[in-house]
Amino acid sequence: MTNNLRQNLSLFLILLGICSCSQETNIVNYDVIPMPQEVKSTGSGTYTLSGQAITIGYPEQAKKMQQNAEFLAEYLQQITGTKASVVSGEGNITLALCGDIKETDGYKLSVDEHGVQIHGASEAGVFYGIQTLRKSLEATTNGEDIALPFVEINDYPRFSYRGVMLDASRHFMSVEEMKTFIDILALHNLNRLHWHITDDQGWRIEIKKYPRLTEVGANRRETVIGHNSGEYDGKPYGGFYSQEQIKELISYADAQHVVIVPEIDLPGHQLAALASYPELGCSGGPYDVWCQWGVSHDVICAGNEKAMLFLEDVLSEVIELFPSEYIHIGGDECPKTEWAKCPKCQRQIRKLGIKGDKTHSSEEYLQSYVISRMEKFVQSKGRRIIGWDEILEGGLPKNATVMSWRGEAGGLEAARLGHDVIMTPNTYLYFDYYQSKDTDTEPTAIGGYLPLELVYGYNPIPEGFDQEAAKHIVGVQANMWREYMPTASQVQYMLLPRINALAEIQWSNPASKNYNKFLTRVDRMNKKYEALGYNYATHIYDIKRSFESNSKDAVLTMILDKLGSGEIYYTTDSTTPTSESTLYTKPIAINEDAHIQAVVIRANDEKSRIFSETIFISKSTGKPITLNVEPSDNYKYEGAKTLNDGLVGNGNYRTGLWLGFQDRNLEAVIDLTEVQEISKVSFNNNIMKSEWIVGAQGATVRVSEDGENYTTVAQETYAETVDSDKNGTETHVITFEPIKARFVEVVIKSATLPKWHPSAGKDGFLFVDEISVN
Ligand code: TNX
Repeated sequence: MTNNLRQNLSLFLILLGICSCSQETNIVNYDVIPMPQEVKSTGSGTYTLSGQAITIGYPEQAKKMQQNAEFLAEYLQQITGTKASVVSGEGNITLALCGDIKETDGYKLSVDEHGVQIHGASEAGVFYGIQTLRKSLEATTNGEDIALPFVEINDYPRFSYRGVMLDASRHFMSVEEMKTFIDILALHNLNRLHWHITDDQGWRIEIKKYPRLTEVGANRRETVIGHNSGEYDGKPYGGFYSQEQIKELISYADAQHVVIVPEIDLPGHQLAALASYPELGCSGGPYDVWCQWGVSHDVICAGNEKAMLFLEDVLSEVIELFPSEYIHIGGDECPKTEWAKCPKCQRQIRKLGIKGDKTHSSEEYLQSYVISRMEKFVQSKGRRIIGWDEILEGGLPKNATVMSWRGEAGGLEAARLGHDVIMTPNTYLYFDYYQSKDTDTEPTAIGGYLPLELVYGYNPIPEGFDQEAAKHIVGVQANMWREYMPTASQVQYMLLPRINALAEIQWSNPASKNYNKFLTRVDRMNKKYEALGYNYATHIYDIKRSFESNSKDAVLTMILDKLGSGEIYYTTDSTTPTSESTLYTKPIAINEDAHIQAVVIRANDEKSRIFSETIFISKSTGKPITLNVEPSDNYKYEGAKTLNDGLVGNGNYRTGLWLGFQDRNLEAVIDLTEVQEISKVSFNNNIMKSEWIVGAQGATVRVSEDGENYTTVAQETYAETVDSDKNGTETHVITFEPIKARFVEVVIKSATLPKWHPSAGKDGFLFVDEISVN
């Protein structure tokens, strides 16, 4: 069904609703996020709730259920403008616990002539039923009646751990802002807030035994501007949570069935602690709370017993404070350079009898010692550790839960080894990455590219994955690293609406995934955000572009699409599109270089963001292309055709327009489909030195008329990337004597990392886009 048709139909249904009963009715739609497991219509009737006189019943003496009822009353007030009354016993809406519901945190929401019943397997289950009811209702003006169609919803979550990680160190949020953040998690049925509360750039939790952690460690002198530009803003930055404030937040979250999982990141990412107590580091300092981003070489000294006791003391207070079963101890990104030089660490290595081997250095095993020691300590207090996937290196007890962030493979492997795993791959769930390709019009982000659709497509348990191992995948989480999210409002912008995709991955049945239907649900959630005053990103209302495959009449045929109502207007002459421009009625045929700009204009002259794309046409654009060697994992995107689709990648190597190759060359063959004269091949490299992406070592072009006998027409060697080279795009143009050819083979050689590079000698990445032949 087209969007227009759907809208007309829903308008018709609304009118029908209004006509069929005497009072005004608002819109009820059980199509919510996360999509419930089962929604069954149980007849054509409706039950009417009067905004003026709604009662919510809960079982007598049940405090948690009363709390649930009060939340519902508050939500109904937001929706209807009138506060419902909460009563013990039965109401128009009755909440109850029900032993028949077997799924953990499941619920059943039924509407019939007697009213609305929300029965849960647990108080949390009832709470999720309440969220579903709340999300089914659209706002009314004061006093309208609400006609709920008869229904039975049987629902339960797919994963038991449904989290978001919030980094409180790089930037801070007030207690009030934290509460709103928790409200947002609850609205989407999430139940874990992983709170990354210490890092190099700020220690943000009061520890009574070590007051300098917050006196010194909570404050940095200033903050770097942009991506470690070398320039600083000159403004002192600080903040921390007192233990009293933390208790307040824990109980605020608990009321909404959200557990706060604290993280003390150790033994790396500890510069704020070292600045407070320099004797805990290998060199003894002095150290400063870091004013820039990245991974610091200064870490906790693993050869100093006092430093180990410090970590245990901190964990003791954390465990005392947070009731969470899980205590996160970090374990990520701990450089071993200081340990390798430090006499105390080396003595400890000898004392423990640690020996390096082919897989790990002795310093890496020393990290394993620290993690295992902390694991035992946390275990002795009756809790369990979680750590980032690096904790697996060097061996670990089975009861440690692994949080897999470096892609998916590590997490899946940990599950096979029998560890519980929480999947939070940066390839899908790093919400600090850009959500639009058009990064110039976005607030600065760390990089990357994770649009809503890509997030929605993630399945934490790949098809065919071992069933026993799959049981160990207990949860899914998105991460809000906050180097580039200074404010709470910006955090909301990066989270909303991607949290909808996250919530469905965590909760719903993957077999019923459908992105277009999902978008109509997101549209409804956006209205909720609007009403609640949340800052959300609006990319779903922008133009969506695709290309028609196998078009006969043009080199490329561009299709423009949009969500919901409105018309698309476009220009090809670089002027800004308006309602006076060409109305889009059919796909656009492109046969020469073109700059297409388009806009959706909706009711009340509301305009989408402007879509703008430049297409470059060469003899090879859109022609059949094959790759002899696959690109590296994570950088395959849509494969070979990315290389000659007419679109030229920008400085962001993760937009899907660049293909990445590590430890292999690019070998492409383009079929020009007929023999023609050619004399030039060009291509671009993307360079991002800190991420191991360097320029090509060289390139070879071979051509053929029949696809069997090839002639080499060019062979080039390129200068190595040097430290002072700029990051970004580098163009190579290869020219040769005009020759007749149909098949063009291009080999682009990847390089190892040069001597000046911190990881010299390792295989570098080669990123290539847009090979054009002329
Ligand atoms: C890696 S993910 C980190 C963080 C950064 C993040 C930025 C992880 C365990 N460590 O320290 O903030 O990348 O995306």
